Amino acid sequence: MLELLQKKLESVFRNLRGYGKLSESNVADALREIRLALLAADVHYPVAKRLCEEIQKRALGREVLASIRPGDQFIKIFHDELVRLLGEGVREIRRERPLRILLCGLNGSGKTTTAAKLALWFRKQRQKVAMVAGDLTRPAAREQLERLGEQIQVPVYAWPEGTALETVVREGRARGERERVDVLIFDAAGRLDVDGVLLEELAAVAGIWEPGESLLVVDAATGQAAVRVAEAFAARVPITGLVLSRADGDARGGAALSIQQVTGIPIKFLGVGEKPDALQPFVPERFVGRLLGMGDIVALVDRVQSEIDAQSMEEVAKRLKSNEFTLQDFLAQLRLLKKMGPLESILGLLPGFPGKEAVKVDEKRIKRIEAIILSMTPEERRRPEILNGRRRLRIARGSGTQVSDVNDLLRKFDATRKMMRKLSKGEGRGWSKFGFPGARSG
Ligand SMILES: Nc1nc2c(ncn2[C@@H]2O[C@H](COP(=O)(O)OP(=O)(O)OP(=O)(O)O)[C@@H](O)[C@H]2O)c(=O)[nH]1
Ligand SMILES: [Mg+2]
Repeated sequence: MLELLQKKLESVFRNLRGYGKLSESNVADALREIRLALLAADVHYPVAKRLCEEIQKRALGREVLASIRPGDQFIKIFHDELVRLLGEGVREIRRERPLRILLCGLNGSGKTTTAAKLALWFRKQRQKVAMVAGDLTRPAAREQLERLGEQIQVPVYAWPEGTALETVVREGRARGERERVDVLIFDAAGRLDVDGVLLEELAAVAGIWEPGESLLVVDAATGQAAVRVAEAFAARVPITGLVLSRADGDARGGAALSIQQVTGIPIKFLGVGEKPDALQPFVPERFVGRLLGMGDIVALVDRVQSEIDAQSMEEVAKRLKSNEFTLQDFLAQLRLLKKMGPLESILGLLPGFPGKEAVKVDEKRIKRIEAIILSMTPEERRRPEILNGRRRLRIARGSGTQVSDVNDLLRKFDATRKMMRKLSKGEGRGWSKFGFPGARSG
C-alpha cells in the first residue's frame, strides 16, 4: 500500500537533505510536492492540506539544531506530525468480558476474513472465542465462516436457512453467555453500497447485540469514496474502530487513512493478507516508519535532540570564547559523541562534514585518546602547556600508549582549539577543517 507515495516522498526528502540550510521557499516547495503526492495517493484534500500546514508551522517555527541537517529535521517533523495525525483516538481494544464485536462494511470489504483473523488473534491470547454467522443475505456465507472456524479451531454459531436475523442475533448472544465465551464475533452481511436497508438492518443488529466494539472493515483500495462510506456507517452505528483490509496490496490507500481525520474513527488493525494470521494491530509509529523508510534519520534526530544538552553546548561555546577550552572539555565532547552511537553515522550527518563515505572513524583511536586524557592530572588537562617530556612519558605508560601518541593527541588538540576558536568567531565553517580526532578524510 502507498508505494507511489513512498517513492515520491523519498525523492522530496533526498532533495531537502542536499541543502545545507533550508529557506522558507525550500520548505514551501517541498510541502507543495508532498501535498500533491498525498492527493495522488487519494488522501482527502482537507486532510492533506491540514497536514502540510501543521508541518510548515513546525518547520519554520522550530530552531534548527546545530548538529543536524535541516533536511533531516524536516523529515523528523513530518514523521512526528503524521504519527500524531494517525495516532489520535483510542486504539486499544476494550477489555470488558464478554466482549461482543460487530463487524460491518460493504460487500467484499473483508468482514468474514477479518472475523476469523480477530478470532485467531484473541485465541492466541488464551481467550475463549466464538463467531456468529450473521450474514443471512449472501449465499454460502455461513459455509465460508464455518470453514474458517474449522481452520482456526474456533466454534461457529449458525442457524438453519430461513431463521430470522433477529433470532440469530438474540440466540447468538445468549449462547455465547451460556458457554462463557470471552470474545464473541458477529459476522454481518454487507451491501454493494451504503443504502437505507443495510443501515437499518445493521442498526437493528447493534441494538440487540450491544457491541463493545463495532469495527468497520474498509478495503484499502476503496478510493475517495471511503470517507463517505465511513461517515454513513458511523451515523447509524457507533463505530469504535477501523480495520483496514488489503493493506498488503498496492492500493493508493490514502483515502482509508483519511477516515480517521474526517470521522475521528481510529484505525485499530491492518489486514495484510488472506490468511487468518495476516492481521496486525495498527501502530502509527511503525506504519509511518515503514512509509517514510527514514527510520535511521528519525532515530538520529531523536537521539541528538535528547542527548545534546543545550546547556552544555552553550557552556562549551562560552569557554571557547574565553579561551578556556581544556582537554577536560575535549574529553566531555568525545564522550558525548560516543554516547550518541556509531560515530560514523553521526559524523556523516553533521553539517559540513564530507559525508559518511568520506569519513572513517576509528573508534579504537578514540578509546586511546580517552585513555590518554584520563591518565592526566586535572591540572595537566587544564594547562597542557606544562606537559614536559617526563610527564608525557608517565602519561604514555599510564595509558598503555607511546609518547608519540601523546604528542599526536596534543598536536590535534591544539589544532582543534584553534579551529574551534575560529569557528566560534564565525570565520570559516564546516567540520571538515575541524580536524576532529579519530576522524580522517578519504
Ligand atoms: N490480500 C488480502 N486479501 C484479503 C484481505 N482481507 C480479505 N481479503 C480477501 O478479500 C475477499 C473478500 O473477503 P471477505 O472476508 O469474504 O469479505 P466480506 O466483507 O466478508 O464479503 P461479503 O461477505 O461478501 O460482504 C476474499 O477473497 C479474501 O481472501 C487482506 O487483508 N488482504
Ligand atoms: Mg462475508
